Amino acid sequence: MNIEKNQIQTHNDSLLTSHEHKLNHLKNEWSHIDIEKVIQKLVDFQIAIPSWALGTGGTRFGRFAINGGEPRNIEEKIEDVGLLHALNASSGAISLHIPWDIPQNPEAIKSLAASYGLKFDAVNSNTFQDQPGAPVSYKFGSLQHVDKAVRKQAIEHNIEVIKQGVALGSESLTVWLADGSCFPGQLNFRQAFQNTLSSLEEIYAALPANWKIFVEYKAYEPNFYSTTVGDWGQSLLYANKLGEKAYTLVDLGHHLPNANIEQIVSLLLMEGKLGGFHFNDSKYGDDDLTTGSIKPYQLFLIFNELVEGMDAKNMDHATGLGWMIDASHNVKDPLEDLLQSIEAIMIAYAQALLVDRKALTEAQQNNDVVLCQEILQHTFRSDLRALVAEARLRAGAALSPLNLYRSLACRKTLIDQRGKGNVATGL
Ligand code: LRH
Ligand code: MN
Repeated sequence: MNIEKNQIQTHNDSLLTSHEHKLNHLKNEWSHIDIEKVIQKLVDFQIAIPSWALGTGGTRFGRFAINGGEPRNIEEKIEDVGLLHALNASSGAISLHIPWDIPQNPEAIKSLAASYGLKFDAVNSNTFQDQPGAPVSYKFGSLQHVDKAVRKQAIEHNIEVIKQGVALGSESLTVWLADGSCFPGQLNFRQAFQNTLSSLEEIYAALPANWKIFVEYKAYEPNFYSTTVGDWGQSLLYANKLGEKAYTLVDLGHHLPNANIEQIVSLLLMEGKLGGFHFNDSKYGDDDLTTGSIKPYQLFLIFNELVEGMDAKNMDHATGLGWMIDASHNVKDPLEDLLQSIEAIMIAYAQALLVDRKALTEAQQNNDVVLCQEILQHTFRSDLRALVAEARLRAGAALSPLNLYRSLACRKTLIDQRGKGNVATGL
């Protein structure tokens, strides 16, 4: 479904007066800040949409389909990400999961994506599910497996995924391993680590010169006693042993309860080993909920560390790290859920850009704990939505993407075009 420029123009015209009122108020309140520079950073900031999160997700207890219009193939998934990008101009990339979304004709897929202004971010391998007809099983792991034949199959799959990524113009591979154990005694942890490392070394050796490999860690699920890449320390161990093209990937839902993720982010950035993010939110486990829907303050604190740490290393905010969403939509329209996630990420980034760093550093040096909190929360409590909206307006997108998505009855149009019954590949 395409959204015409004039539809966006009409929408923006109807909201312009109130928008400009809010924006001028903000400009007055933040007159001591170069607001133009902040707005440009927001325009430049692009978040990759996961190809596996464009349909309805579910749990082992069930899946309640939205009332239709789910993408039936990779072309329609690119069309849906194109729709999001037309609405907010902040979704300029798609992250493919293989084999859930294999590009049969990479050149055609690449130009289709380009026609929507989209690039291909990290490609994701999948050695956590057995494919039909596969000679060996990943039941007891993949890169860690005690059987060399299983490790070989998993290594070859990752190398194949790199090849498909190269054909699409992607420059990074994300490896998330379900590998681990469910019971004490089931696994020799050291052997599992060394098998995984030597397997990753073979995959690393197949990386093109300009590529990165992201080692994604996760505390538990689907294994419930140990996970072979179980936390940031283990992921960093692999990344350091693999080499300069290897980085860690932080999925916000992959931590044990109450983990201080902003501190982890600060240290991985300091070490130059933070590769990117899978943004989502959670209250308990890997709930894959809408970003910023449960812990918006944590999301702000993470971006606060990102801006501070990236500026300390003169890293370009837009291109220095992999910015990706990883979510599953059990009760919301997938596209509305993704629009909300992107809005939350952009607001957290805007808030972090407006933190008075000089005052904060001074207060920290004076151990003025109260003032430190006041400086952070002053920005967190400021309504910066008009800044994010202004960035969209300047980029030719909608002042209120979700409202326009609904007022144009996008879901109904997708249902009319695609029908009701289809289940999109992915989670
Ligand atoms: C694992 C994970 C990983 C993906 C999968 C879809 O929980 O976060 O990033 O491969 O979700
Ligand atoms: Mn993830």
